[in-house]
Amino acid sequence: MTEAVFAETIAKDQRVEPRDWMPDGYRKTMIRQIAQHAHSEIIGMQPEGEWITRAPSLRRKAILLAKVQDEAGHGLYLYSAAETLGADRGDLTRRLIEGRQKYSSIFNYPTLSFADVGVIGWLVDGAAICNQVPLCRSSFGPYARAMIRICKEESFHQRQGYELLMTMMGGTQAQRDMVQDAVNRWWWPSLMMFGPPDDQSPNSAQSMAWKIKRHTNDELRQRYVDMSVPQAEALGVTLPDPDLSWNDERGHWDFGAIDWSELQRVISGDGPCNALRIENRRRADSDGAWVREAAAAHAARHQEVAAP
Ligand code: FAQ
Repeated sequence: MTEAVFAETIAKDQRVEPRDWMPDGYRKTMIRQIAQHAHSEIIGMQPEGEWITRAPSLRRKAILLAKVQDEAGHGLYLYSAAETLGADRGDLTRRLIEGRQKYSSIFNYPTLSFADVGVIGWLVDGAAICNQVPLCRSSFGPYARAMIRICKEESFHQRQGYELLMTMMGGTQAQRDMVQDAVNRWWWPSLMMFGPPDDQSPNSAQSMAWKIKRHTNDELRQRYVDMSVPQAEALGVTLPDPDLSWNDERGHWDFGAIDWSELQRVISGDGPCNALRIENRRRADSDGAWVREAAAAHAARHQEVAAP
């Protein structure tokens, strides 16, 4: 496959497959995005994972366990997709724990009450779905196919969060206050998940041209706000933005200015929980070293025995 065939594949909206010829920049961009996405899923297990032992009922515990396990599955699925491009999973993990590769800013915020579990499901998984449904049509085949399954599971994640919040909103005033407090803390960071504004997004233009991304960061952010406002109303919570107002002319909700300096701070390692998240990941990696060594020794032994 040559450059012309690659260009034709993109133009015809077909999928680029791992063995096809692709520009180095395309390969690099795909590895970067898939790795960051995989890291986000794995690091993203921590904020909610902290509540598994403190879930208020067996039912809530079973749901939360299933959700966090799904996130691990998404991470593994995505690391495999990155491997089809020649990346090495061990190397990607090293880059993560050495701070050389990013993961989503959202997972650097603390979970202070069980309402945070519901709000992560509603808002964070809601933002993830909004961002990832168009990625099901992303030009790189293994990534696009991974997104189909991942989005189905994210949709269960979002529903469990919303259902938990509905239950809490029907409870005591203290429970309703917990939900509102969690919404106040997670709303703005969830808007930042979509990335910097379009005029400050260095990767968007090329990723759109290659049809890796199908919409810009700002387009998806707007879609997310439009989707979330009626959900907040149905839930009976207030989104912490006095500038939220329906704009008849645009046919969209207007919203207030986002503090982009906060996103920059969190991405560059200075969020409330960055150090803790990475430290936990580093410890998990070193604690698991013996398992990887044993598995590799077992595989080598198997090969020896199988060899004539
Ligand atoms: N946090 O030029 P752009 C989940 C980086 S959902 C950290 O706009 P791009 C599910 C960006 O990577 C969360 N870094 O970049 C779940 C780039 O870095 P560079 C994960 C951010 O790639 C739910 C630089 O800034 N989802 O895990 C962020 O075109 C609940 C410049 O930005 C995905 O990864 C940020 N918020 O657009 C799990 C989706 N925003 O160049 C557990 C796939 C930007 O220095 C519980 N990814 N950056 O390497 C994407 O759609 C895109 O990569 C964007 C960024 C939209 C995130």
